[in-house]
Amino acid sequence: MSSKRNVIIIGQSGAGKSSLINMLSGEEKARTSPDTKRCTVVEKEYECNLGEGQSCRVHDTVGLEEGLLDFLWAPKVERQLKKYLKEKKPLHLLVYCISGVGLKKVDGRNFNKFKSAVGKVPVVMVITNLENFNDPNLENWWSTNRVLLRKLDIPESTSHVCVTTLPRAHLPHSLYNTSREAIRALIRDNILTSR
Ligand SMILES: Nc1nc2c(ncn2[C@@H]2O[C@H](COP(=O)(O)OP(=O)(O)OP(=O)(O)O)[C@@H](O)[C@H]2O)c(=O)[nH]1
Ligand SMILES: [Mg+2]
Repeated sequence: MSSKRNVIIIGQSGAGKSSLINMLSGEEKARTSPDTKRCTVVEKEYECNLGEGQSCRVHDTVGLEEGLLDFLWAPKVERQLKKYLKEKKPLHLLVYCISGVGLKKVDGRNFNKFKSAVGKVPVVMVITNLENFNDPNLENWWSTNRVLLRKLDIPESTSHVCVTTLPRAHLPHSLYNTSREAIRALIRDNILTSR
């Protein structure tokens, strides 16, 4: 598969977008931060390895709505992001990154807003922050939260993976590898190959 495939990652600030890129690329290429302030303030693209001899271009973006202190900035970020999505044509996949801890109404609103914005481009979800989930099979997070997802208007049929995107040094080897492989497979399986 050509590395010219464009994959854009969006999601709330702190959801783990830049960490996801580092996990995919196997290096700490994208800056991450535990601060409550936005870390990524400008879009940036990275060549990422999808395994199985495939690669793609993954775009890191500025975090969506941050919360009460950020209400003036949110519309500006949204406009900037929509413009970026239009410019990066052809777009082959939109990845909505979301923390599995403390899902909010705004997460569902943003998911549906950007799903509409990209039209026929596939949209998938990566649920992060699940290293302490009370079931060793992180995938069970999805069925456990079925009712909440429905309330947020996120279809149960949405292609997704439930993972942790913490850096390699902070995770048991197997958990890091399982999460990375799950994300790679999600992208490989859903990326548009017809354009
Ligand atoms: N516990 C936990 N922490 C995570 C996870 N993924 C990322 N983090 C941490 O959360 C913080 C924010 O991660 P980033 O990757 O910078 O988040 P971001 O979405 O790029 O944030 P912005 O650039 O501000 O939009 C960092 O300290 C990460 O190490 C995860 O799955 N679990
Ligand atoms: Mg970031």
